[in-house]
Amino acid sequence: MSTGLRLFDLAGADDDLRFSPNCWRTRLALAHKGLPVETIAWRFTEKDAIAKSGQGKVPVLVVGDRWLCESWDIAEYLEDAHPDRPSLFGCPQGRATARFVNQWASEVLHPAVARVVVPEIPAALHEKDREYFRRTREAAFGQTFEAIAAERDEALVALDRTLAPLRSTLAHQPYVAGAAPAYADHAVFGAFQWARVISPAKLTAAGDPISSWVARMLDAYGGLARTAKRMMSSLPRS
Ligand SMILES: N[C@@H](CCC(=O)N[C@@H](CS)C(=O)NCC(=O)O)C(=O)O
Repeated sequence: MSTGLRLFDLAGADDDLRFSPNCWRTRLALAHKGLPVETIAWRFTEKDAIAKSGQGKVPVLVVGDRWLCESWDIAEYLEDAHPDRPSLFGCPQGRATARFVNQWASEVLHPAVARVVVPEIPAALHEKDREYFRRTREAAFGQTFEAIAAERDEALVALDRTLAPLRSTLAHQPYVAGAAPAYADHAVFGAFQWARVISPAKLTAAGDPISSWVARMLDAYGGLARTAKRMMSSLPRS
């Protein structure tokens, strides 16, 4: 089935290396809705290609003549445009709670994962993106990549603390959204897929309820996330 949907999706030097946590949210939401999409490899400095969205970040989903951005807004659009397909939120309360989960992931989890993986990203990037990425991220962190990399052990300890509420939740239920995956899972899992694609770092240990959930999310939607290309293709696949 062709839906004519096109998604601008962040890529490394290799077109197939897709590592954006926010784009993964959208790809999983589209898979959940059973909507095929053509993904377009996009680089940080290709702002012109997505100018019609009125901003400079991905995901950008093109639906006919509409250029949608912001992963949360795209999820709401998909839910409202396709009410007949599997729901991303379940009910109005589910939508509101998923928004909180989404914001926790964006505002707390992403920065904690970034401190672990960001110094590894330049090696994966297209040459034309490297200077832009270093300049903008070092300004955001107020530290050089070398200084961030030197604090990696502390960053892993801080991340582990950040993951505590996710861990205790997943000790009681298989998915963040309950018995089956939904957008609350997509919103959080994007960060784990980001790290998995770009870095050899292990964010959680075997036996951790989060590790079991990550494995279930990798297998969901026909193994969409598990089969994604990784930077370290020689790593044992988790
Ligand atoms: N709040 C936005 C964040 C989007 C975002 O930060 N995207 C990154 C890739 S993960 C990006 O395109 N950055 C472009 C840049 O920094 O120039 C969302 O949820 O979609």
